[in-house]
Amino acid sequence: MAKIICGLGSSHGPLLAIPPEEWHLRADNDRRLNLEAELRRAIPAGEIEPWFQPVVDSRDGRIVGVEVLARWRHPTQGLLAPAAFVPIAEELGLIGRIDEAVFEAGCHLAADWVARGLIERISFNVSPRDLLDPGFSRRLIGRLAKTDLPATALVVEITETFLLENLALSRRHIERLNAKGVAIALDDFGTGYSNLRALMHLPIQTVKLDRSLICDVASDPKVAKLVTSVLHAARALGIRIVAEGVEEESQAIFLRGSGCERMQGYWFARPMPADQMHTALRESQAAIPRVLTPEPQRRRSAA
Ligand code: G
Ligand code: MN
Repeated sequence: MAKIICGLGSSHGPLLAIPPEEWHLRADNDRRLNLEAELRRAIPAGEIEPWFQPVVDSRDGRIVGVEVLARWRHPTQGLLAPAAFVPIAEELGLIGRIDEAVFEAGCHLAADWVARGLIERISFNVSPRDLLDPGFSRRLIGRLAKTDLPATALVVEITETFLLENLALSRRHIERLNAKGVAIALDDFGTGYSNLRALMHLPIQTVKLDRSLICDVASDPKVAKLVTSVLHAARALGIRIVAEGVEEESQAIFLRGSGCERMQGYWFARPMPADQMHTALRESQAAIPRVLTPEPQRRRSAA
């Protein structure tokens, strides 16, 4: 009997042998198997590509850096965000290969932008699991050496929660990367319940203020006070702040007025593919003389 049920329930057979309350499990399983096969095909096919979101200088809006975000250009489903494929890639142990492909392609493009003086830095998000792997930093340094990107142009973004999961190992990774000139940014700051003291003692160069704080910064005086004091503290500690998720002009104005040097978010630009990024960078660079043109001269030419 058991044998017959197994036969009927094979991956090609009808659903009859599976009790109705478990049909959805089979559907889930089929979807998973499908996604797994698709992912294994997509990685070598180069369908997972780096997209870029500008980081701007608050004073003049000039692009000074980019954050790399992975996107899957799926042949039939269109463009997929990491949420649609990263969790399953992590489960299947494929996330390393995805990160590698995105890193290599991202560095290759950014090396050219850095060499032309279009950006100063490029940042990559590190998979939280990587931090718990003792070989992570050595491997990253090895991969970086195979690209044309100078180590001083690389920023590695790490989420605070995982940083504290194994503090001694995190420190070792950070110190090894710092020694090569790679900077570390603490990502999504303000979402967790960080051990501030522990964070303060890690050699971190940048803190990225999470969008959940930024979205209320211009409308909620308490959030405004909190962000202002984080900015003060960061300045005192020699840490640079990047405000993430800036979506409205009022937020940008508040942040600039509070001395926040770097901003990122939909107000400035959404993540975009490499060719659009290249165009945006050239436009941003061409805009510098206009921004810096002294007042009298501008008035003369306008007259
Ligand atoms: O965790 P991390 O900060 O790396 O997340 C980056 C994600 O945030 C990307 O998926 C990106 O598309 C998204 N993002 C970037 N800018 C904005 C923004 O202004 N608003 C919102 N809601 N999301 C943003
Ligand atoms: Mn990030």
